[in-house]
Amino acid sequence: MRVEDVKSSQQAIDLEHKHGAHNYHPLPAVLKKGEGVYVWDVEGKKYYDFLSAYSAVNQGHCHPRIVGAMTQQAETITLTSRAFHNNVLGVFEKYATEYFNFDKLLPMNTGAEAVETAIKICRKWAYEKKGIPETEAQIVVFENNFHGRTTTIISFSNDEGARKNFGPYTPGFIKIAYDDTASLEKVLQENKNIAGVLIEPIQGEAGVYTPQDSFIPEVKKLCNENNVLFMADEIQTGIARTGALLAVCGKCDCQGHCERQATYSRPDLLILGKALSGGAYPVSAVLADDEIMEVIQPGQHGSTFGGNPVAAAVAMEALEVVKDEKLAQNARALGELFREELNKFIETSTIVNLVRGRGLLNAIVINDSEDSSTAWDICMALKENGLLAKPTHGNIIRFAPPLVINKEQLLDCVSIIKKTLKQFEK
Ligand code: IF1
Repeated sequence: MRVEDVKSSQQAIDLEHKHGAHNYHPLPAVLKKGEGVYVWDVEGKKYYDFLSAYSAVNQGHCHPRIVGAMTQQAETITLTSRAFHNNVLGVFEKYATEYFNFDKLLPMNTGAEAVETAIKICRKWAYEKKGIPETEAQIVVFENNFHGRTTTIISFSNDEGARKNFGPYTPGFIKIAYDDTASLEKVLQENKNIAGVLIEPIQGEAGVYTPQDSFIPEVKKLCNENNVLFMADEIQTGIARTGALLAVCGKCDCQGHCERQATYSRPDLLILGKALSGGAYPVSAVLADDEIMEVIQPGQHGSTFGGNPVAAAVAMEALEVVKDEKLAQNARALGELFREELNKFIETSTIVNLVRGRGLLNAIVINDSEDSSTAWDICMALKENGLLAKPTHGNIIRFAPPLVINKEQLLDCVSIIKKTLKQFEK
């Protein structure tokens, strides 16, 4: 069978169902083409993409510059492994470390791998630099976190679906309440073996749960005071999504120079993935300064594909596009417009309780019980009306279009969303 033989969406869905593991429950949209903010299904229906592959496609689908960089590199050399050097990796590392203002970068592929990498660096730093007794290091994490799907990462998840029957679990994590500085203060006081704090600046999977503006700076401050590494998982929030280059920049309007802003909560370990490649290729990375990154020496960590020349070429172009097209500013301006428009709607709505988020990472909370199918039904209706979005836990719908969306398109989407929600008013 060939891909050309797939003539209908139903046929594609049936194939996946029969031959693939059932580890997802996707909306029944079978996409075959993407360009900018648009995707098309097998039948040729056109949609606005309001998920952006969970914020990986910030630069828009099939960005010609990113695709160009990828194909050009793919035709030259794709993989060397790190047993040898390649002529692209160092150029990318120089570019990305200057872009984000860190001394060094460690390249991986998926987000979960980058989180694992940060955990490993953090623990090693704790034993070799901070002097925590071996195997005793603890990492503080937060309730309702989402950092990926490896056995260690799901060990500190509190999503039963992600966790149950995958034990035994990795020890060494202390879970506390999010957006609650007092809990962090308490745990840092009580436990002298804390090596780091791993945090999402906005909790994506928890329903775009956006903390108070003071929370992240306070976490950073407490980490500093206690000689604990501040590890920011910006896999979903980073790279212009929230209207700043990084969500830890707060609401500043800089382009890769956030360190100049007083509000910047500079991480000790910055974790990036997703949009680092514009969704063209799996590329992730951890950035840190020398005194931290130097704890990793030859043979102690790595990956066959990490830092491959295609990944390096793609990521460099993807970051350049973010700057050239001023995607952080666009996300910021259009995000404000989006929330403003939806807030107007909510004033008289019985079906939506609230809209929250920052930049173009937003969500609406549906006025129905957490286990009802209303959010799913609304997403199905949005699909009919030409917009793809995905429900998340507890009757929440996430809205995260590619950041290349323009004002006219955004207002068009707002009217699709309003029109659809009206069908569900009680
Ligand atoms: C899935 C959510 C998003 C992430 C943060 C690490 C990772 C992710 C903050 C791991 C990945 C994804 C993966 C995807 C669903 C998804 C997701 F709904 F679960 F929460 F985006 F909102 N840190 N997030 O958000 O990165 O290894 O996947 O490259 O189906 O698991 P990865």
